[in-house]
Amino acid sequence: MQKNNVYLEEAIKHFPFGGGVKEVIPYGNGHINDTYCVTAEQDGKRQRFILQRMNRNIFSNTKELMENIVGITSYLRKKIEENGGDPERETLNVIPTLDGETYYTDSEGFGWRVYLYIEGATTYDLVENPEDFYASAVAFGHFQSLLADYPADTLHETIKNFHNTQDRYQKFLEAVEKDVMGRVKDVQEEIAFIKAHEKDTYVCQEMLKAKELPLRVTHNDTKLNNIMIDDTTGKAICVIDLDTVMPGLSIHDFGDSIRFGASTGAEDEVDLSKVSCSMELYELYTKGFIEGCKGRLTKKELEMLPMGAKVMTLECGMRFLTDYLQGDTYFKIHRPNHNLDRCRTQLKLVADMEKKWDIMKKINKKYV
Ligand code: ADP
Ligand code: GN1
Ligand code: MG
Repeated sequence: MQKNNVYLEEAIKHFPFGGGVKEVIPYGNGHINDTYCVTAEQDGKRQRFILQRMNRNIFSNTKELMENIVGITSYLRKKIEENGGDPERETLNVIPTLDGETYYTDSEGFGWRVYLYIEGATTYDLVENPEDFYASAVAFGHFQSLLADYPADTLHETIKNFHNTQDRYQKFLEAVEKDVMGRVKDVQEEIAFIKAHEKDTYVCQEMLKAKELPLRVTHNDTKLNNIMIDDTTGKAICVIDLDTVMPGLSIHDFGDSIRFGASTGAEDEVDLSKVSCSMELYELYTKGFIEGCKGRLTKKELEMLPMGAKVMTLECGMRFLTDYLQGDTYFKIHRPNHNLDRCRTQLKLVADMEKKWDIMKKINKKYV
């Protein structure tokens, strides 16, 4: 038996699956946690669950992480019930361990949690149907407006400086300086591109400091595969991956969705000729996100949406390159140079957005 499986089996025994676990399969395309789909059978009825080993190298405090998740999902559950929705499908549901805890710590020290599996819905790595992307925009905007009155001071900061782009830039420079893997020589062009964009890394941080942009409760990881789209209605029913819900900037939530979903290529596409920022998708998302935010965004936030898109794309490219230079210790990789390939798509997108900047501004004006 593989070592990892020993801990997987240990974890399974601590959740209320009964004796009837029929199947456990690795699941999804997330870059951070180890996710499994567990099928269990009780009294002749099959039910699926999501079992996750949380990444403690990234989220160092599992207790605080789970306090956030339980707090947010309980809050959302109430709101969904008030609106006559279905809380079992419209938010994540944490299944406690047999001891009544929100997670189980295995003998190696890793935390495991279980969610109800959301049936009849799918996450996408690429936009297959523009309507889905529009639906995801409304849902991410709506998610932010649902959490507008959430007591932000009860939230733990699960990753410090998560979208502090200025800080990310400093960490990138340190990685270049140290060059622990000897890879700097192969990525001169990418390093030069990022350095030429140093100014962009300060914009949002400066505006936050000057209180020109408000701190809100945001999702901070709004890519398309973190939202479940209903297979029948095409509605974006549930925002998932709540590990990074923390105080943050609304324009970052907007931007992170754009860099992933408005791209004409996959995040790790190696043929860069396939990668560009689709203005059709950009427009759909702008329209949907503003609608979903229900008039809560300030004039400045609305005006800065295009900048949010550019900065988040640059930041993500920088993070992928930093990880590549440091030996691929943060994001899961599935092939050599995977993080470098991912970095290249992001930088290509930044360059493309700069070419299309006037169009992006025009679209923005149309919906603001
Ligand atoms: P990561 O932090 O590694 O990205 P996620 O929490 O996003 O992990 O989960 C990875 C994938 O697992 C998601 O993209 C989605 O496809 C699937 N998934 C996660 N939670 C559920 C759920 N409750 N129901 C169905 N699928 C889910
Ligand atoms: C990670 O967890 P996942 O795969 O949804 C990362 C995001 C990045 C994204 C890039 C906690 O998201 O910040 O934008 O990869 N999550 C964390 O695809 O670092
Ligand atoms: Mg995810």
